[in-house]
Amino acid sequence: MFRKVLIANRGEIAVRVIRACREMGIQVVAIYSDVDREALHVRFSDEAYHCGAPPARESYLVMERVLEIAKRCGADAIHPGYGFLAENGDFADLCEKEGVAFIGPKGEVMRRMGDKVTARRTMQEAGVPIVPGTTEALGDAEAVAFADEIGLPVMVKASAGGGGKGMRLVREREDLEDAIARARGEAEASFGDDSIYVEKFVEEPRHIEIQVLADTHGNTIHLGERECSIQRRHQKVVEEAPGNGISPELRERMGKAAVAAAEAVGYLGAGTCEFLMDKQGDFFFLEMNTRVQVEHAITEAITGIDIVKAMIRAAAGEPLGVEQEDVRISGHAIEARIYAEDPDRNFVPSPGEIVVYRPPEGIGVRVDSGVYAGARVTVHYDPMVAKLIAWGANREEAICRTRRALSEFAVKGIRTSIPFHQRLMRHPVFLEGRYDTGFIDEHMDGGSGGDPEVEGDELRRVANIMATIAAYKRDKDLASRASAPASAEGADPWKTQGRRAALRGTLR
Ligand code: MV4
Repeated sequence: MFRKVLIANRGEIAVRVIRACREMGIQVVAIYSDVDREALHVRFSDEAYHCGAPPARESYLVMERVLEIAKRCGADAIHPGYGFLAENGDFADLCEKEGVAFIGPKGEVMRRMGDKVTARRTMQEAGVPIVPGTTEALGDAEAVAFADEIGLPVMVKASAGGGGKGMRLVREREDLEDAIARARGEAEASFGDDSIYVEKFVEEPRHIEIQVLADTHGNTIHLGERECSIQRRHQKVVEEAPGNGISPELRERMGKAAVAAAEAVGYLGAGTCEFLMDKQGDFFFLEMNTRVQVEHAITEAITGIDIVKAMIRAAAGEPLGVEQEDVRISGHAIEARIYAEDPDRNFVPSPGEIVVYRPPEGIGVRVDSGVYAGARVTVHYDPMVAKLIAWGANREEAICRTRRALSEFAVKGIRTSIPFHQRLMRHPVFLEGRYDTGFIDEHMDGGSGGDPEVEGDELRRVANIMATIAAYKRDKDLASRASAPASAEGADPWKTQGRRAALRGTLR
């Protein structure tokens, strides 16, 4: 096993990896930019080294510097977390070349999955269903001809893209040529690679992804799916596991496809296969993420498997020690991503000093974060300040627990997306679990302001759902909470003067 690991990241994921290392008896080295000198990941580390100026390209993204620090302090491995250098195949190669283990798959595997056209071809050869479309980069005329052949609507995508960048939907024939030119221009400008391909557009898709783990001993397993359809501008907002309406049979088919995908490229460690699912329940490979993901914790909650430890062990050459038959899914987990953004002002960033930070506690609740009271949120990095993960014996309990935990979550000094999550956790369409990737745009005013709009038939449906939940709570002896006024859960539990005084009074 590794003796010392450098964590080439910051924020909650750096803290998450530090926790895994601590539990494994591995020494932890942190790196920090100018604005992260006092960050939580630095405080939790055994050793910490400065890596540069606040902009990531001048610190956390400087490959040679990060590797130099690892060598100088005698780290035998680097954990990249997510973002930054996590999916940079050249960095993985550089680490290996310099004798520092990279905790993740081979650089060549990352490049293969990073190029979407190559990934699609690889998956097709492995027998994994892909969205109907091309498996070669196309010239303009070929792209037009292909779109005419499969028929509109189509999506024109950048081969070097992913996560929604350099992507164009074409519904009208007259828009086709222009969309191809624009997609190509965007691809060149963003990635320095103007390769594009064409896919049939999947209407109202859901985003379902499968977690995989692989070791160097020929074991590749999956840990079931996560549903990530609640997104805003290609940024995930809420994830849940298991996915809504995913039967054990479907899970097994998707799981087998994901394992086949991983085996086809000789995968190592933790990875995720993203699938689009259409209205018929047919699923298509979209892309593979070759890193630990933000939402890995909900899979940990329902399987009891520590994914970060598993990837560290795999990188050290140890066997997974878990077989597919050992993987049991228990209950339901929901993750709410808490961003330093103002949901009432179109999610504008809300940097600043966190004055009060009091995360929820109690049964079934996990909070992963990289902040504390007194810490500053800057504009230089991802605005996610915390992840709230609630586990329940079933989906209803997980939702009620998420609401309860949100009601306890006190963050002052910056605006956060907590109020948005409180609205979401009461939305009838969410409660019903019948949503797709269009949910926030269609039902929550694009994410900004407003209570869920409810009319006619929908109103009756809501009443039914709320009654079901109320009945469930009564059954579970939670009647007193269920009948509490709705405003109590939305109230500010911690911070207002009056309430604080009242609390003091009560305690005395
Ligand atoms: C699609 C699609 C429909 N049809 N491809 C968006 C992010 C990128 N990873 C792929 N994306 C999509 N690709 C075809 N052929 C719809 C989306 C899409 C989407 C996918 C997953 C989660 C949220 C999304 C929001 C809008 C569009």
